[in-house]
Amino acid sequence: MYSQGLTDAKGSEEPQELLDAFQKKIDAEIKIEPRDWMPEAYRKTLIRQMSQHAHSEIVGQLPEGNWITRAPTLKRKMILLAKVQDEAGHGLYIYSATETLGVSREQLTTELLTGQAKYSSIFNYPTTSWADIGAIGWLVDGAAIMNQVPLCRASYGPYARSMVRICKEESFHQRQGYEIMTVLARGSEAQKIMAQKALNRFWWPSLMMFGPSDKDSKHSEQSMKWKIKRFSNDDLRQKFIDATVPQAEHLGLTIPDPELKWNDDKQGYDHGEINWDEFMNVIKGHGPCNHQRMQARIKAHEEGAWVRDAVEVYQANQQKIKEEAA
Ligand code: BYC
Repeated sequence: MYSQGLTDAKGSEEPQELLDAFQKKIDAEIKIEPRDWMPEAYRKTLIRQMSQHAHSEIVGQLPEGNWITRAPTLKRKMILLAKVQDEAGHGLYIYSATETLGVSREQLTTELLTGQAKYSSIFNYPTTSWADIGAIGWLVDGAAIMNQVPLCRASYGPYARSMVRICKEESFHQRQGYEIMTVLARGSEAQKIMAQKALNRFWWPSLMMFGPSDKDSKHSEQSMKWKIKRFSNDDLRQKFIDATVPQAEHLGLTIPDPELKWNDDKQGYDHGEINWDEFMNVIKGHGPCNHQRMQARIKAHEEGAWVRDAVEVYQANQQKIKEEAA
């Protein structure tokens, strides 16, 4: 018996028995490992999501890297440097995990640099003040944790395991961002205004990080069935709002949404309409910094060519030495 819906890379149908056994494993919470059989569509979905995630970590270094030379104190500079390095590390773990699905890092990088692969919309917004670094840590890393803690239980073993360490580091990042905001919100009037403006700039783009509303999310249903995603986009967005509003109140800052209101029945906040036109515009490449971000990554890639060449020559030499010794 063969499935009607799923076809493999060569366009041939996949045996229903294998598909059923695969889904049974997923339902029983048994992790899928690189050598296990998996439907081609599962493999492709994972490559898409994981590589977008890895690209986001890499491009995500840029808005924060912008402030390393201008951090207000040496201590702040050291912390920010460490955070940006952590993001590079996250990208590398996830690229490595993605490679276990039979795709090369080179191919993934080419897809990013040629605009075929997406990365998170949030990193196409500029960081115009030091408070933006606080807002990113608090809101962007906060949203990332909300999305990624459930991914520690994703069905694909290498992805789930990479998320465990990433989430620990993201939670530290979130706290450093909130601490920056706390200092500013309790500082001079000018600092408080700077913190409020950063919240105004990053609130709505942070909500967009969770992706389109459930009715417009084309991948959610299948990804949730495969436990690649554990919660829907809207559910995670709601959890994030409910967790973040009291944090803003504690800071004495105002969430820039006049329609934000506690709803006793649902035990959560109702919120205003997200500007989905803006979201679509950004993911299509027309956000405020898309061009700048891509140019920076292309330049870094080109300038790093000598390192890749050197690694290849070194590996070839090591191999030769090994062969001669054998
Ligand atoms: N930005 O069917 P949907 C971080 C795309 S790293 C851009 O709901 P899915 C951090 C989506 O790809 C943050 N594109 O998709 C790093 C799809 O397009 P394609 C990244 C988006 O995959 C450094 C289309 O819209 N986190 O936090 O089921 C410093 C339809 O959407 C976005 C991850 O990647 C977006 N915001 O759900 C600090 C986590 N949203 O591929 C922080 C893992 C949607 O069909 N990823 N799209 O062309 C996920 O959980 C899911 O991929 C998403 C989207 C929730 C993001």
